[in-house]
Amino acid sequence: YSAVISGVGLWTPMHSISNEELVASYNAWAEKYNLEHAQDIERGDIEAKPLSSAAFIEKASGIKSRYVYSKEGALDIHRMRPVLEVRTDEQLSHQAEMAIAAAQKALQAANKTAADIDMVIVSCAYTQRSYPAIAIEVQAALGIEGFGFDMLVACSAATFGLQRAVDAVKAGTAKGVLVINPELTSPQVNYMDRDSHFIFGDVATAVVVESSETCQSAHSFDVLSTKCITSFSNNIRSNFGYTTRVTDEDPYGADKLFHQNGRKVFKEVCPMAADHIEGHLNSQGIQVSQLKRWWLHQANINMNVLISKRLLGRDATLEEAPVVLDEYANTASAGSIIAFAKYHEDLVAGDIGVICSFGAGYSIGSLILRKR
Ligand code: CO8
Repeated sequence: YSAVISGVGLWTPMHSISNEELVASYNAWAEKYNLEHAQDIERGDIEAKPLSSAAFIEKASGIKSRYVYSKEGALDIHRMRPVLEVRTDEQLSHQAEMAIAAAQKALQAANKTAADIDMVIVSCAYTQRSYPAIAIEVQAALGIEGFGFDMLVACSAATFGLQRAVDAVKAGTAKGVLVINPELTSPQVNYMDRDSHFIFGDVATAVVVESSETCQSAHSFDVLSTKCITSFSNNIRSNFGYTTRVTDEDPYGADKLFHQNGRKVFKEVCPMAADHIEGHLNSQGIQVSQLKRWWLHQANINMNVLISKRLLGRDATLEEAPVVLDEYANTASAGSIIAFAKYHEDLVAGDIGVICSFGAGYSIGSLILRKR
């Protein structure tokens, strides 16, 4: 069998936070903190909290705004984290709700129903519980027969999940696969950390992968090849985990939230991602110059400019390498899929594009696609 991507769905939360709103809240919190700790700061026992700036954020990252699943709480200087209502075991979980909204759009785009799917992969940076898998909850809610499982690969969860789906379809293990990325990142954002409070947003994306023989979609892509690679790094890390309860650490400590050495990540990941894309294309006998579209991971505009420039010898145009991070910020694994969802229908048969993610792990994943 050969595998195709036959549908993609994008679910965008209704709430958004602009850089200006975010910075106003952080700065008010920081000023309050500095006032309350004035004596300790003066004695040199603790450091004053530095102020954030919307101009810095846009220049350093390209991010102007981010969507959030819940706007309540994150901007409240007495809380600095979003509020999520508790749901009973009988209610749909927050992440399943996001996942289902994106999955239904992907099914519609692929011209498929639940009966055409027999494998559900929920693949993202975090799941809100360990078990039962969110994927199995989604499977039940959509009435899908077969099996489902969750997988976590931080920023490369979507591409790694797609590789599993492509392999399953090629092997005949599955006839139709839903790969869903409900990226509920905001609960893990440290809104009290100037260096990272602006980076992430919430979103859900979903992709249908099936055999070329069953595909009935108006916009489908042959998956020519997939390639995943990992290389251990502590430069992007969250120590949140189920053992925190018994290690007697502070469960709310800053190391339990997303933190990174952003400059090192930038320096190390850009060449890795560029080499990965070039090597993957060349292994399929494709030149970089043949690429019509780059659906790149959306972490930082300067990273994407650098990667495409290194490979093309010039800046990629916005048509070649579309940007969504200005509006969505970094949405962990979903970024490259948002770009794909918004910018694929104009391609014509034979056009080649690459989806590529890069981030924590480090992990890099790419799929080479050809419009059918
Ligand atoms: N406002 C004003 N000034 C600031 C701010 C701010 N908000 N933040 C930092 N500064 C200051 C710094 O303190 C520094 O000051 P000084 O020079 O005096 O030390 C100066 O500005 C420059 O700081 P940086 O060197 O940190 O700034 P950069 O230009 O490098 O930009 C970035 C920082 C934007 C973080 C940049 O380094 C970057 O984007 N790097 C790549 C990061 C990346 O891609 N990370 C991937 C993470 S995502 C991932 O892998 C998924 C994880 C799972 C999801 C998690 C969900 C929560």
